[in-house]
Parts: sequence; structure tokens; C-alpha cells
Amino acid sequence: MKSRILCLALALTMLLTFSSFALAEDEPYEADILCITFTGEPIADDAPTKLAFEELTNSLINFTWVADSNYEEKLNVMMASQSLPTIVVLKGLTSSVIENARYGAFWDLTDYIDDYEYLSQINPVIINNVSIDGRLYGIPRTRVLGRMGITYRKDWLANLGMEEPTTVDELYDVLYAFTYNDPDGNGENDTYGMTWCKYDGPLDIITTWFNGGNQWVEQEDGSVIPYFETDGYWEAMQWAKKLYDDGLVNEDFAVRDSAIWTDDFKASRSGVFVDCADAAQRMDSSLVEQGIEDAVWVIGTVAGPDGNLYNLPTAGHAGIVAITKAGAKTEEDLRAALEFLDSTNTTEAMNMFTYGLPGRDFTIDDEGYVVRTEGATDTINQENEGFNQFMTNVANTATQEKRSTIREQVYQVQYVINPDLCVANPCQSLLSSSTVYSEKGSTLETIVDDARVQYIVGQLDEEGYKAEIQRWYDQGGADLVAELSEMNQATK
Ligand SMILES: [Ca+2]
Repeated sequence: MKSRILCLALALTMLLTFSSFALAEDEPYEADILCITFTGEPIADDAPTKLAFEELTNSLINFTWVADSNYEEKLNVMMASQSLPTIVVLKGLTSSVIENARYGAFWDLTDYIDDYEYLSQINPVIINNVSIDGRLYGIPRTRVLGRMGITYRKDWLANLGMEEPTTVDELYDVLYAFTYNDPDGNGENDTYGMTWCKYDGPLDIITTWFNGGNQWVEQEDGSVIPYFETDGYWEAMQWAKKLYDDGLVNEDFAVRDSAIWTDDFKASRSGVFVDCADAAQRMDSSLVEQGIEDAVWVIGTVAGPDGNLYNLPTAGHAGIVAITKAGAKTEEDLRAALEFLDSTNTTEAMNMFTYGLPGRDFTIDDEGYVVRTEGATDTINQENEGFNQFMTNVANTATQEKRSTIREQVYQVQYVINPDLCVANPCQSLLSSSTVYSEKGSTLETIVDDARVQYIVGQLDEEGYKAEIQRWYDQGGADLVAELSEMNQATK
């Protein structure tokens, strides 16, 4: 028995020796990164978090810092002189970024990402949104994609003996009861269903519930049609009009400023709010301050007439992290850069980006939650400034902090439920290259958005609405459809 244990120990020692030998042989990757600093005092080369991160990812990071305020200018100069380092943080897909991608300044990553554990997990809607001519020229700096939700008063729902709505019809019933059945039980007729404002976000969110698309809808042949040509858009508009006609939304929504949009919900005058799901946290805090506890809940979406769940996404990104051909000269160099970027998405790496240095700035408790050290947020804000700007967060792997019930529900809605329900706008990344859109885009959007509101409030009948849609086509819409269709087909 004793000898068996000895053998095992010996084998283990050899194994450990072998693996540390193997690690030592593996040269660190030299990561040259063009990155953003907001304060002009970015993370130092010998900062503990940077050193720990380099050890974790087996890299040596050499930052070139550019101030956020003149990032665009500096970037353009460096692109023009082909002096970009290998890895470049691009804040957005500007026209010069698009031109440089087309001229071959950056590697086309489309056919490579599937080979990497984390990079293969980028949400396809985000890939769509950051593509240039249908190709991927950088790893998205991912932001919450499935952000939207329906915030409501769950105490009112309970008072009325109603269940959480799961369909548009059930939501209608809730809005009706919130308006006419005294949900707050005070005997007064002093509440209504849902607050809208002149910002058209809620109507666009509702449109997706009815499978009415997100601005543009792709056809089988790759051409696109504007979303207002779908049956779903029309049905959503009818539903919205019914809410308005039945008095379930605020009558003045077309002129109500978005700055006071939330006031009625916070004052317990209305019981539903359709916007970013994280608004639920702010609504909850506001009500708690007034002594109304445990009254707010949020869900992602409700099923439309076809029984499916859809939701309106955000862009889901804040630009991309590109790999330059000036820096990565060979495919081997490209692979090394991709491997490095992939390794920045592990749980350990994401925790350093998010919470700072393990042990000093945060620990992980017995339940597996992150616990931040008191005051650590200030430390990492100063010491690690700019450090996480090249974070791509494509797989949301960071360990989570323990949250309040409502925050946990917001997280579930935004990161677990919604991402698979998001409806892509097939033209999202094409619009910046569209000639017609750059000339007439905002005029055209105003025509159709105004027509929708005017129809809902009864200023336009169906005939009048359709005349506005015709005006949309006549004033450049027809050209826009043709141009975007051609552009979209070219990416196929
Ligand atoms: Ca009442």
C-alpha cells in the first residue's frame, strides 16, 4: 500500500514537472494593442492587474494609448500611414474604418472564429451588426444585446388576482385591468396601463412582438423590405391603436417628453413600462424610497399572434477589436492574435477586466459569487484605467456578483432569456455605406414614424396613412429599398 502511494506521488511529481517545463517552453505572446484612455493616465506597465493578466494569458502586452477625445483623428492618421499595431480597438464602424477594411488593412476573421472556444460564441445578431460587406473584420466589443423588457407592477397584478402576461392578448387584459379595475385598491379611478412618450422605442419593441421585424426584413432572394410592409407591423399598429382608443396608454404620448417618461410609473399612476429591462431596477428603487417594497417585476417579452417570442435588440456592441495586416503579417501571426483574444474571454480573464486583481480587489465566496473588496472599485478605476477597453466579452463568462431579486431578474432577462429572441436588422451594418440613407435617411424615418403615431391617435385614417407610406417611397424610399437590396444581395 505504502509503495503504491509512493508511486502515485512520484507520478504526480513527474506530471507537474513536465507541465511546468512545457509552460516554460511556451513563449509568451507579444500583444501590441492600440487602446483608449479616457483620463490620459492609463494602467501602468507594472500594475499588478496587468502583470497578473499577462501571466494568466501567457502574454506580454505593449499598449499604445490614445486619448478618447482625439481617437478618431489619431486612428485615421495611423491607418493612413499603415503604422497600426497588431490589435486595434475600433470604437465604431466609421466610414474610414469601412474603407480600410475594404482596402485590406484588417484581417477578415469570418472563417476563423469557429476554431476558437469563445470567439465561436459571438451572438449571430451582433456579427450581423458589425459586419462590413457581410464579412467580419474584428471581434465585437460586446454589449448587452437583449436589453429590452416589460416592467410592471406585480403588486397590482396580485391585487387583481391576475397572472403574469405571456401573450399580447394577456398583456392587453392586464393593461385594461390596470386602467379600469382599481389595481391599487384605493377606490379611485386614478391609474392606467402603460406610459409611452414621443420616443418611438416602445412602438418598435411592440412591433417585434408581432413579428413585424426590426426596421428591415430580408426576403428569400436577399432583397429587403421596410418593416412597415410586414403584416406584423400592421397588426402591432392596430394593437397599439386599440390601447390608445381604449384609454390604456397616456393620451399625450406623442408630445410627452422622454425626460418625464417614467414619472407616471414612479408615481404609481401607470403600471407598465416598455423599455430597457434595467429600468426595472430604477423603478424599484424609486418605489422602495416611497415605502413601496417588492412591487416591481420585469419580463423580456410576450408572445405575438404566431405564438413565438421576439424581442428588439440593441446594436449589441461598441465597435470591434481588429487584427491588422501591418502587425500580423502571416496567417500564423493572425492565429496567435486570435488565440490571445480568445484567452481574454475565459472566466479568470473576464474577472480581472471586470473586478480587478483577484484576492486584492475581489474574492469568490462559498456560493461562487464575486465579493468586491471595500473601496476596490475606486482603486481599479484609477489603477486599471483603459485596461478593459480591449475586452470583447463575447461569451459573458465573468463570475457574477450576488444581486437583489430584481437585479437578478434583470440579469436573467437580458443575458439568459432575451439573447436568443433578438430580431436582427439585416441592414444595420449596411446603412453606414448607403448613399441614399446618408442623404435622406432621417427625413424618411421621420415620415414613417410620424405616420404611425398619427394613425394611432386618429389624425390619419388608413387611407391617409397609406398616402404617407407612398410619400416615403416617392421621396427616396424606393431608391433606398433598391440600394439596400442590392447591397444585401452582394453579401450573400
Ligand atoms: Ca385606484
